[in-house]
Amino acid sequence: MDGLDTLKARYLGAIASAADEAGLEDVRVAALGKKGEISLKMRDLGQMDPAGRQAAGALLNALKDEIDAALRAKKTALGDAALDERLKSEWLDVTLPGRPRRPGTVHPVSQVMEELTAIFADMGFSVAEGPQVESDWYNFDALNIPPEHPSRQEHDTFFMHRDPGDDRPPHVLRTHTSPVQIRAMMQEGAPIRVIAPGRVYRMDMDQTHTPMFHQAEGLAIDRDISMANLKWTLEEFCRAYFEVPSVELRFRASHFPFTEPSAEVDIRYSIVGGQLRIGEGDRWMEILGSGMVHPKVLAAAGVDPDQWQGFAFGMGIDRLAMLKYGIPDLRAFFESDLRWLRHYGFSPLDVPDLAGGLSL
Ligand code: 2NL
Repeated sequence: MDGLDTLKARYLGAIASAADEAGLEDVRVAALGKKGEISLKMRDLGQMDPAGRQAAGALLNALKDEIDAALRAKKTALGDAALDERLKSEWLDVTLPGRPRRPGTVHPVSQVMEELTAIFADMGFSVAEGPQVESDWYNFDALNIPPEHPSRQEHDTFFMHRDPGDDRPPHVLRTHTSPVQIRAMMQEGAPIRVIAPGRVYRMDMDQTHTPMFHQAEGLAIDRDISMANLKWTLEEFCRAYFEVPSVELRFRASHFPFTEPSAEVDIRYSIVGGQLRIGEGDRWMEILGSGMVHPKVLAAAGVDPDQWQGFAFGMGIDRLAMLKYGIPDLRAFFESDLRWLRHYGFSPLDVPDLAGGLSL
């Protein structure tokens, strides 16, 4: 049929030079649309004689298929190009730091743990961590806490579930971080200086107790460590922690199964205008428990009590945070209230260090 070659050249040319998907659609409508040039020629076939119709119809159909294929190929190419163009303008450098509208804050407990760590690191202590689910041997027996001791009773300690017939040793949520220090002694032996900050669990819930709270314990073992070293270490710690020129500590005889002798430690303070002042005044507040590590505890941890001795102490981190930062209610610590966190939280960029001032 005459003119089909011209038609073909014209449409393939138009398809090739279409600049975008809208332009390509115009070409499609002009050729293959209801009133398109090819469609109209198809309609004209009806007025032809059967022989002419057959020859022309075949040619027209071939042309239609060819243009259709060219349209599809061009459409895919234009789509790819459009996507490339969009990706070029929408790229994002995922290695850049995030810029949240309201940066998160460091929880006071985390801040105080960092402060403690900085102070004791400066005195040559390393930081040890351990499991929060402990066997009762690490949590109690190794610490010279006998099976009949009240803290081992069901209503003080969280025991892990055990099926009848399970003959593994009973496990508990650790009630103090002492087992971390038992593990440290067993691994490293003596001499050793470690602190163990972390979560501990006791079945207690009222105004001043939560079932999970935070504790830091310290341990120093060497050939001739005495109560004098303990007293200096704790004084130095309190001075640095409360950021005051001097503190006064009072040791009161006490009793723990894991230390002998044992002492509870009070710090001198006053309250002036509703504000706590550490290191002055005529009041005393208990802040720590401490003592010389019991020989049985050393022996349980594989340290020869005839060769080594040392002190240990334990303190509640949550209360230390409340005292230093004037936080009134313990229970708010664990409610994840964003307003509370913004108010009492610390900047993630202010990492405590002794030279820079602990809390800025
Ligand atoms: C307190 C009392 C204390 C210890 C914890 C300890 C650890 C080992 C051996 C001996 Cl491995 N003792 N820890 C010693 C005395 C007191 O904590 O009132 N804590 C809040």
